[in-house]
Amino acid sequence: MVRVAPRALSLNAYVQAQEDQGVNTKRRVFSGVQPTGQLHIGNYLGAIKQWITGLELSENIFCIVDLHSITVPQDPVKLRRQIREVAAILLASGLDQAKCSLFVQSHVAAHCELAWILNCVASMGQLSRMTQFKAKADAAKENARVGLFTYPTLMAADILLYHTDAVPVGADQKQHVELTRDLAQQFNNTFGETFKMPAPVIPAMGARVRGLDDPTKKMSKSDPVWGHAIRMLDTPEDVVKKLKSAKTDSGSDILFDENRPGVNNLLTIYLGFRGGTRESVEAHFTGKGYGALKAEVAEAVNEGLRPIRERTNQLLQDEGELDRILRIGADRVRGEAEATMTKVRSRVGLG
Ligand code: AQP
Repeated sequence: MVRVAPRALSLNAYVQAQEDQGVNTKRRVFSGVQPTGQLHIGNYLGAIKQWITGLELSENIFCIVDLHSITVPQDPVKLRRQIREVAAILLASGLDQAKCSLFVQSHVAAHCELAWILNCVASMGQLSRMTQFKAKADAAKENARVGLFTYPTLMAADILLYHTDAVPVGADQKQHVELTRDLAQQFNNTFGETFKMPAPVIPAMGARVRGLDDPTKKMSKSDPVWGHAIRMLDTPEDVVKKLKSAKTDSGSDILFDENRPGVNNLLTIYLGFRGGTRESVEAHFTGKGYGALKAEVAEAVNEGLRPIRERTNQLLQDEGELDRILRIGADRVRGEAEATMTKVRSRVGLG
């Protein structure tokens, strides 16, 4: 039976709901992050934080999806550095190999092979409907890479290789997980039961952190504007400066209100780092002005990021050790990926 996690369900709540339905515990969780630039607090609140929360409850695989990152132009020297920086940030945040498997996508060749087979299952129409492709390719459709168009089939391969139950992602990736389910179903219908149906798991808060410079847009790693994103390794001073210049709205009430995206975004960030409820956060800011709001958000972000920054900087001192840690993850998952491929090749009639 196909079980879909309801929208806006936390990973804890998802696992609890599964247990309540008598489903085995220790669900397989898979998720990925692109090394397209330095991670920001949107990646942290929308994805990494819920990955960490779910560590004890699930069997977890996390992937630095470097093959996805070359669907848009990348400088090779920077890309190599960014892969290690992302790895260090994830490890420093608590995703160490004792609690999960963390690896680099290009270290496991099966991802590309399954992506090709899924390219031969997906239709042009299905991929044309993906909003992320439309948004990223909009400016230069003719010059957009074919890989950007087929990005979702590679993501589907990532997920399906490992018999994934749940994919914790920010709201922007929900459509891709839904496509993964469709492709799994299409493959199973054509070639026989092979893939498990994965479910997207979207956090209740922090699912879509917005750009500080323009709260109508999502915060993005690859946005070049300095004040757009708070990066995980920004200095405390830069965090304060970026928040001071964050765009707010006219009016003075400090309330969660989607129609006032600037203030709503700042409150979302505050809640993500400090915890509590929407009501307790609104009560905390009653009678205060935007200046106080921005200062308190900066303090909350800096307190949350300080230990991660310090540990990341230590890890980045020893690149050899980082590479060794990443190899452990790839060696651990490669066998399962290969076993899936043996089945897939046989089902399709290859070889
Ligand atoms: N603004 C965001 N708010 C909440 N969650 C977010 N995520 C990304 N941006 C936000 C979630 O972070 C995880 C890793 O994202 P990704 O590396 O796969 O790439 P992305 O979704 O395309 O994120 P970016 O930061 O905007 O990168 P670029 O600029 O390279 O496209 C995912 O779970 C994502 O949902």
